Amino acid sequence: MPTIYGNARSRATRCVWALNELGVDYDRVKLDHVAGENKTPEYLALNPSGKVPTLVDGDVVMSESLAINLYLARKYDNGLWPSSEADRARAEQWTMWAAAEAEPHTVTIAIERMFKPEDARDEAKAKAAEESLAPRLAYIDSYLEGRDHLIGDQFTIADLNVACVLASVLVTDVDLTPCPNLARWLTATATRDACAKAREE
Ligand SMILES: N[C@@H](CCC(=O)N[C@@H](CS)C(=O)NCC(=O)O)C(=O)O
Repeated sequence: MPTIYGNARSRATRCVWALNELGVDYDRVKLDHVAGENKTPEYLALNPSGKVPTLVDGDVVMSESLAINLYLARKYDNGLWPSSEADRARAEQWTMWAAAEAEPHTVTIAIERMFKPEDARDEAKAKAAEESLAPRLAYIDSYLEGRDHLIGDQFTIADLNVACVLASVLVTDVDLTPCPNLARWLTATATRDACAKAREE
């Protein structure tokens, strides 16, 4: 059974969402990274980067939440991993887009508008990140015109990986008025049972 390290206030939630979608039973070690539990010698032996999440699945020990999700979708496939080679390539493309193009900005916005104590927040930084994010959101918004999913006609790991990176825009006052297709798709993905369950676990 796979084991996932990281608590509900970490990117481990992304992997738990994938495990729930796949219907795979798993063990959970709810390391509290804010309390420094990710810096113990035992954990660093498992993941020398000292970050969460880490997945242990038999001989496979790996980090990077989105890469873990690609691995899980491929290994425990129940339709989450696209069936054609071309669509698998698209799933990887969208995942890398999320990590490289979107996440640096969504994280800055979340830190400056949500995670920092109110008196330490820097709205100018958040605004600059929102401006950098805007053309990326416009790009995915126009792609989602007339589509319910990023690839084909069913929910895949591409939807999950991109949605878990973008989900914070729904709760950090990012203006989604110019992006109605994105807002519709993001709300539909974020309200899936497997996602809601992951947030509670
Ligand atoms: N790109 C990595 C980022 C991992 C990451 O930064 N995790 C945070 C928690 S969500 C963490 O471990 N922070 C504690 C630290 O950096 O010491 C991933 O997606 O897994």
